[in-house]
Amino acid sequence: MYKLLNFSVHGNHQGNLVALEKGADFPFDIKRVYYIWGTDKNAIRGKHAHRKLEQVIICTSGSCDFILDNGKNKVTVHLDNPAQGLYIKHNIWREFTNFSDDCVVMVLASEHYDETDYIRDYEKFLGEVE
Ligand code: T46
Repeated sequence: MYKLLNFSVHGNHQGNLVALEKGADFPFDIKRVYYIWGTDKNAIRGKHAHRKLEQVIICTSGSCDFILDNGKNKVTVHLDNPAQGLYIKHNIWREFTNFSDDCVVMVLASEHYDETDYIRDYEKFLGEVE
């Protein structure tokens, strides 16, 4: 349903750096990057699936929980490590919540933004993944 990618960290007494390069670290070519912050702790974002889009989600600061659902099983993944990426393919219903005050979520996406790629109705999602 998902994969956790562990990135190489270049760290020294001055701090840490992660570099993500096309080909070397990614299961797809990155076409879009967006980030989310300032979210209320109990807000529930997402509530949709994608027909085609693949994404790698990185909590670059703080923490949050992703609840993933393939129509049969549900799993909760806690993200709190900027050196880890949550890789989600298409046809996975996702919700994310439990945001720490300092949470920043950065997402690397395989496609440009396309509202027609979204399935925002859960029953419709179940029908499409059956
Ligand atoms: C996902 C999770 C992790 C754009 O105009 N361009 C964009 O690239 C994106 C992602 C969103 N938007 C607009 C569409 C909405 O008016 O920004 C607004 C908020 O988007 P949305 O409600 O879809 O945001 P989230 O946080 O529920 O979900 C987003 C992604 O849409 C989604 O693909 O997996 O982050």
